[in-house]
Amino acid sequence: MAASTEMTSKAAGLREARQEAGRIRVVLRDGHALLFPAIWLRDNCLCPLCVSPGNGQRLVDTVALPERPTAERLLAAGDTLTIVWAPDAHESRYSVAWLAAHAFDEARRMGRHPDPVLWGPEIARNLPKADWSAVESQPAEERTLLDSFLRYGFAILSGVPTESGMVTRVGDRIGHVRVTNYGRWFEVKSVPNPNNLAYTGLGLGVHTDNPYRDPTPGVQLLHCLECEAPGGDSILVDGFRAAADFRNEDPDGFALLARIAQDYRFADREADLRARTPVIGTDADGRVIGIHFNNRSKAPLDAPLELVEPWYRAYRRFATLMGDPARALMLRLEPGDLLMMANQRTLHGRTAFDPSLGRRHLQGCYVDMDGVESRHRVLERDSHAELRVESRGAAA
Ligand code: OGA
Ligand code: NM2
Ligand code: ZN
Ligand code: ZN
Repeated sequence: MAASTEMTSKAAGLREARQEAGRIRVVLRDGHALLFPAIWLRDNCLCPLCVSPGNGQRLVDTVALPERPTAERLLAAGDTLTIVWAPDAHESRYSVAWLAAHAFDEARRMGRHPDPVLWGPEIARNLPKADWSAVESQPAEERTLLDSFLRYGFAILSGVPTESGMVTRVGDRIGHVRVTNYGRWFEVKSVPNPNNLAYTGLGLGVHTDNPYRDPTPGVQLLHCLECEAPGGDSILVDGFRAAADFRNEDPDGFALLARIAQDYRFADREADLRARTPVIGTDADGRVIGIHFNNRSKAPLDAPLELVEPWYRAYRRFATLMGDPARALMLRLEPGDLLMMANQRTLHGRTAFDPSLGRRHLQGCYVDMDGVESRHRVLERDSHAELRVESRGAAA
């Protein structure tokens, strides 16, 4: 069959496929057309010569492919698109489900990265919360916990035994603890001559931890062991909501904070950490992906002179928005509570406390976000596999 000929199928899924100017147009049975560059289809061939069946890793080398692959034959039949490529007659097959899941139209692209669910203090009525013993013993509970954690950017575990180091048990369960200059975990309590203001009774404005580290930790856990001192309540703010509101209110200010890098620094006797990153992190599609906001660790701004004053105006507005008590979720951690936060989204702080009036002791650690996302996907995958087995059992 000539590559330019239209081919139709009455069966489910695909109606036709057609080659046009280096692209393949696939028309679904419902009339929807999806357009795929031929080079992309060839590069993403799923056959066992191109993808190792054992581990799913790619064998095909992108640059070894022809620059403009052409289909010698196209067949849209049932749920499968088959392409035989010129000149080597390599055969690729794509299911309609796979094609739809990877389609390039704007709506589908956006759908693959759903907007985060933004929250304000009203979330207090329905806190993402779980009990540690349930999470530890039941994968479904752990999956639900990670689901809400990833959706809202924080969650609270209760009933975590108040034993030293438990915070890393939780960290290694949901991901991998990241060792830093503060250790595998750190003690948050008031001490003489602290190297960090966190280790005093001072109130802390909402912040991202360790913006002076590259990469900045994705997740922070704080486990409350003791909290007798009055004060020391936790403050949480959805940094993604603050950034979205800021973008509406002051698009130019938003653009400045997203474009100009801010230097952050932490130094003590053993460390001299520095990183340079915009206060508002965005991806190539303009979505907000990370907030780096920490007044205590800001180093002098190093930016083109004419942008310094405009940057300060923008920063002042954004910081004011971020510090607005109307956005703050106030919590009081009790012994056994463990707060998990997406460190680059949910900013945290605390009110001041007086260490002479009672003890306050938290332990904290950092975890990489990719490990938590991976754990969540694995739990989802396993639960789907279980459902499949169950329905097969029911059908039998
Ligand atoms: C920290 C911190 C909060 C608290 O240690 O980074 O923000 O409640 N602590 O002490
Ligand atoms: N501590 C608690 O990022 C920061 O400097 C906040 C971090 C010292 C590990 C405090
Ligand atoms: Zn192949
Ligand atoms: Zn902190």
